[in-house]
Amino acid sequence: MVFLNKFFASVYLAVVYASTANAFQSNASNQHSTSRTRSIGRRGLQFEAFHPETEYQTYGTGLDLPPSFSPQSLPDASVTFVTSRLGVDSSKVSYKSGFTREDTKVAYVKQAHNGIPFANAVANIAWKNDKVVSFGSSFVKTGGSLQYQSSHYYLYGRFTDKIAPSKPSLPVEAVIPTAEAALEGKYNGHPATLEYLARPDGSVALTHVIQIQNEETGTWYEAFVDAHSGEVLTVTDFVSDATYKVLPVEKETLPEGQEIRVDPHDILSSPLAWHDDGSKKTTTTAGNNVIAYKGSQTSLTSQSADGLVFNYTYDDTLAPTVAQNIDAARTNAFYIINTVHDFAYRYGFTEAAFNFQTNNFGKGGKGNDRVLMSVQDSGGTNNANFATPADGQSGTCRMYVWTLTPVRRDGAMENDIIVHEMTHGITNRMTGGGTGRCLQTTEAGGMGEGWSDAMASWTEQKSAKVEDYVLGQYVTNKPAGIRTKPYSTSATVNPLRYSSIKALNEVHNIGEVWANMLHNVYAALVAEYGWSDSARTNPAGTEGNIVYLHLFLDALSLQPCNPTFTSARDAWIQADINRYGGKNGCLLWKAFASRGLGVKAAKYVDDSSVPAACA
Ligand SMILES: *[C@@H]1O[C@H](CO)[C@@H](O)[C@H](O)[C@H]1NC(C)=O
Ligand SMILES: *[C@@H]1O[C@H](CO)[C@@H](O)[C@H](O)[C@H]1NC(C)=O
Ligand SMILES: [Ca+2]
Ligand SMILES: [Zn+2]
Repeated sequence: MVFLNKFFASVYLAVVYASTANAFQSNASNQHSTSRTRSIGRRGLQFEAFHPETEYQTYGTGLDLPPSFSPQSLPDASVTFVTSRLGVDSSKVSYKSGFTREDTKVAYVKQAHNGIPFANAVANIAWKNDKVVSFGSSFVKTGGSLQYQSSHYYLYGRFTDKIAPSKPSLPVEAVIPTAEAALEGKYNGHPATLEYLARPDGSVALTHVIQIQNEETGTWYEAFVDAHSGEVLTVTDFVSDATYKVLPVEKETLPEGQEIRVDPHDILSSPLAWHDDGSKKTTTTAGNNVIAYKGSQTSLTSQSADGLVFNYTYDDTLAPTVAQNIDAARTNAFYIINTVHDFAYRYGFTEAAFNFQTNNFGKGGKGNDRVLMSVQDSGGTNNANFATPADGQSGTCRMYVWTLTPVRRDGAMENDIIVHEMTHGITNRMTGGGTGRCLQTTEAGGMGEGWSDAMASWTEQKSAKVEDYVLGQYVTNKPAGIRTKPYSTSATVNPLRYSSIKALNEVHNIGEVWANMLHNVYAALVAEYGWSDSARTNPAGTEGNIVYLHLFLDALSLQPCNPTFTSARDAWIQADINRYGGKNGCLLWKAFASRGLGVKAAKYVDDSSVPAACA
């Protein structure tokens, strides 16, 4: 360890000077990087959230470590590096988390004192090819270690001796009422923790960390209450306000009008909302579920005003490529992909079910695979697509510009197209266990197109009245849109039946047959159980559109790899047995059979029979 101290001293002195004693004082010129003052509750209580200044260095191809720094596990190597680099002993460092992305490894290490972690002092180390390529730290020096080098004393890191005793004077029970009163909510039962908190005045407080929620007003805070004085020192606000000007998900096309949506995220599905992946907060169209960009992933839309306001109006008398339109398109695409992420999550497309997220919050599945959403992608026109590799690798959606009108139109301003594409990600991941390899046959790929159309239709229903549904009418400027027929309960408007696919070999055409069957299943369920306007956030409801979406997603994970129409239908029937005790079996059979997919349907020969019990 000693050799490392010496070794790092030589590359570290400049930083050492910059971060001595008064680095702890708040400094008006860098307040934005260390603090944020919030006003909370009806009484407008002011809290300052303080984060010790972070030092950060990057090392290009990597910092050479001494040969004796032998290969170790990521946690051991990272802890060794931090203790050496900051001149602290290993009791002051606790490994928090880490992950590997391609050939880069990233580790997060927390500072500790007497075994108690610091809430706001963390270090992050990135490794590539077993070399450190970057190092960031907001550690607070608690021991006062002066070190002698080359005839000078150097003070390593930040220094404080004002650290509170590590045994609380007040038990957590004693401070809960104070926190509840201050934050106008109730303790939610989440286990409280004891953590050190670095303060702007240079002291370190011992705090009980308690979650306080208010279901009615939708607030959710983490309170840091001084374990000696009982004072609420600071809060984390888990709910971040954000405002977007978008084409609301229940609307289909731009002419229906953009609207302002405030906080459209679903906190259950996206616990840190849409601009925070747990290690990085953004003010752009990048977050834990999706990054929406044009051209390259650094070409994002930034908030138009402080406080995550994305207020961009799309003007379709102007080219899609004018700046305002690009911003509106990236904002809308970001909003729609997140919205689908959030409602699909409620219905089972979770981390463990192979969804798309950077951070999985320890809930299973593989992370680091948020959706890459490329708007106005230069790779094509008059189309869009979604590539779905296995869980753990990002899905990539490409939205193209459409050239069929005098002024080109942007697919990102027609929600049915975005929802269609995102649904490819859902069906490809949920069928066959997250490999992305299980909708490959013509028939299964055709159903893939069908589910995508059916999901677009589901999001845009506005009442219990089930209307015929058309996709792509805005980008093509044709009322009939991009499919051969509207989806309809009328066999005159849409006569497609199971046997139709015998003569079809293009996946979208086959998809039309499946989507139309699902349209009829949907209509039957809504006729039976009614319609809920809160289906996206209330999967516990009993209305027909809620039952439909449960069966839709449940069946995806039940069906075999490369399903056929008959096996996919069987999966719906089974999903209903699993979830509803088979209550809707006859309704489902009748709907499928009405389009030729009855009990004895096989080899693209129609059958309209239903089980005897349903006849
Ligand atoms: C405040 O920060 C700026 C920029 O980091 C620095 O130049 C200045 O010396 C600091 N002032 C004090 C009083 O620490
Ligand atoms: C959006 O911008 C318009 C002006 O372009 C302004 O009138 C409106 O108040 C803004 N809305 C929000 C929520 O920021
Ligand atoms: Ca995943
Ligand atoms: Zn498609």
